[in-house]
Amino acid sequence: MIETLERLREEVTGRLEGCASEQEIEQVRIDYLGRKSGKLTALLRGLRELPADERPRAGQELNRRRAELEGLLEARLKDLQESGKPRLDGAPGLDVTLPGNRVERGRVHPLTRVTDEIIDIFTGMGFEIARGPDVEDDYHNFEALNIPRDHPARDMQDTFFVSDDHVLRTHTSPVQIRVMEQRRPPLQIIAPGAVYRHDDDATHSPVFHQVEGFMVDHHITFGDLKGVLTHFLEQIFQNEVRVRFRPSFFPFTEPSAEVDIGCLLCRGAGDAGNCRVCRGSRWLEILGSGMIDPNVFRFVGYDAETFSGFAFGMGVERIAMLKYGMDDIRMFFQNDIRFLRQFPA
Ligand code: 2NM
Repeated sequence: MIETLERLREEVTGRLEGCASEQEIEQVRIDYLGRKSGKLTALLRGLRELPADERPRAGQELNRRRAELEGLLEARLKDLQESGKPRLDGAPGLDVTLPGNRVERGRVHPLTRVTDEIIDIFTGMGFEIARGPDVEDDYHNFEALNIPRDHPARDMQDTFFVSDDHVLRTHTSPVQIRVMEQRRPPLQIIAPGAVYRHDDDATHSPVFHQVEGFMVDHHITFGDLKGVLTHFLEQIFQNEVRVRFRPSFFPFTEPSAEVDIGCLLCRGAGDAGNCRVCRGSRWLEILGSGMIDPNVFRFVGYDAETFSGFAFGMGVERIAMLKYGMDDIRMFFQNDIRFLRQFPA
């Protein structure tokens, strides 16, 4: 019975909260305390059926509950009469025609947006998403990527050290190493996520985001690399882009190529050296890529004679800045609502 009574009290509390007029409160009273069909009244009437020795205690409890409900009704009524809540009974209250408080609608952050677009394009080509820890050990961040302890590439990366043997990952390539350690080809993986470098100016942030990826199977060639990355660039920059593969060097790929697109602003004209975006070079560097070095395969236990693959990496901020015509990376991280509001909901 106590349970039933508790439930009644909760029902009444709930209904009273929703009441906007005295009539509605009166209706609640009728439903629970009304002489004919009130729910609590019915329980009181049921007292007669109880054994005589239980009747006094139950009667006491029910009367206590009735008083409690009466109290709730009374309090709510008083509340309504005193509050400025709009009253549907026509009595003077607040001006309900006053404008309400505007509810701000959030936006998807431009970096999330661009990351999602990149992910959609690669998953559309059959790539899976992999993730890994932000704090990496030296082995996965450098060693297994063919960057030995005294390699100049370690100076190129201004690394944040967490301990002698652990760093904030300087790229998401260690995720690829972890995937290859655990699985066998065929593999098509992208690894999106935050990376960290000791660098801070208009075009460098100590925390930024990368999407790296790779494909490994029998007979993967540089032609596959070109096809996949060209398709990606045509999708992400919508309008037709010119794509250029230029020889480069990375310790974990051989051969390596940097991938440029024709400048989005001057459309490759260079504007006599004055283009604000490409500074006259006509091309914009977008991606690093290459055929995975046999040494990397050795570290993860793949036979480099059996398998081949390509890999690539890009900075999400750089792509977003080019897409949205921005010249300062710090805008992404200041959370200035006026900046964020420029991107459609
Ligand atoms: C780049 C450029 C070229 C890359 C290589 C690998 C791995 F683990 F498969 F060897 N992942 N990502 C890679 C290759 C990244 O970023 C500029």
